[in-house]
Amino acid sequence: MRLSELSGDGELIARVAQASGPASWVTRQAGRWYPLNETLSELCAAGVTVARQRIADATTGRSLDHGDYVLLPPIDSAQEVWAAGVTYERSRIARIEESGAHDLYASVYDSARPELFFKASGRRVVGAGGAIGVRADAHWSVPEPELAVVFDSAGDVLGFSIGDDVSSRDIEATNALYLPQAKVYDRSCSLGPGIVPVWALAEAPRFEIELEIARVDEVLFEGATSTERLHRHWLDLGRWLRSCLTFDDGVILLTGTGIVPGDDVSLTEGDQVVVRISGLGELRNTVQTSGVAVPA
Ligand code: DO4
Ligand code: MG
Repeated sequence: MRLSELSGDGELIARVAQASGPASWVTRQAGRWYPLNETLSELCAAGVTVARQRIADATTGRSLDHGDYVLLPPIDSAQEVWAAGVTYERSRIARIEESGAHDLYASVYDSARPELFFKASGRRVVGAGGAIGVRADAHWSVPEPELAVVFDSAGDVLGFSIGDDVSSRDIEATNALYLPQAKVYDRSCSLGPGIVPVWALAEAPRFEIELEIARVDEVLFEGATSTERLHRHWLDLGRWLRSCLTFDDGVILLTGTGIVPGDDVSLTEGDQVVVRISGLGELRNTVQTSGVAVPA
């Protein structure tokens, strides 16, 4: 996707590149783009207060002629994406139904300690307009539209983005110990289009989340939820994630899905997936197959 195709003019941080040039970071203020001297990792290492000042400083310079830039996933290669699971009642119900493992999912939903899992390293993340993947050996794959929270190295929120925790429901349902295979494979994590800094939003933001899946120009599924239904606050999830694990370059946390399509919906090659989150824009991806199935 080209940077010029991105709608809106509000404050945003984005990762971009020209032709086959190196990636760099830019910021948008009142519809104009400005180059940043720091990467997201460096901004997260410096902390949200310094990051805010550096981004403000960047907008006093010359704006960018952004016509020939393409948009990249808003994450540096050394950063990590983690994810929380079973954080909405809808997800709790869906996991119990698909697996029959009532105690497992009911207890993690009610426990103080959340379910947290590693999702992707930065270099594996797909951005807006890119192709997300469904495993070649899965029969039931779904997008999981999730609020993505960017934490700095001290655990303070630097901003928010849109995430898709694409998952193989049948693989997790077969055995919960298969969770890493259901969750971590090529193109299973999408993020974008950019990062809206925390200071550009209301003090205690509430986000409306929408999912649309289309197949050959027909809408196959539409659903919506709100972070008001999130059973655990993202600050609490962040505290658990960082309790015994340091993130010197910051970390991006997907906060779980509250939208689960019906059992008859499974992604297939060519489908179009759109996730919209109020104040953050939309993340649009096509679907392709990842890998090959191992003969049984
Ligand atoms: O336990 C499985 C993970 C569920 C998940 O990813 C979610 O609720 O979003
Ligand atoms: Mg999820």
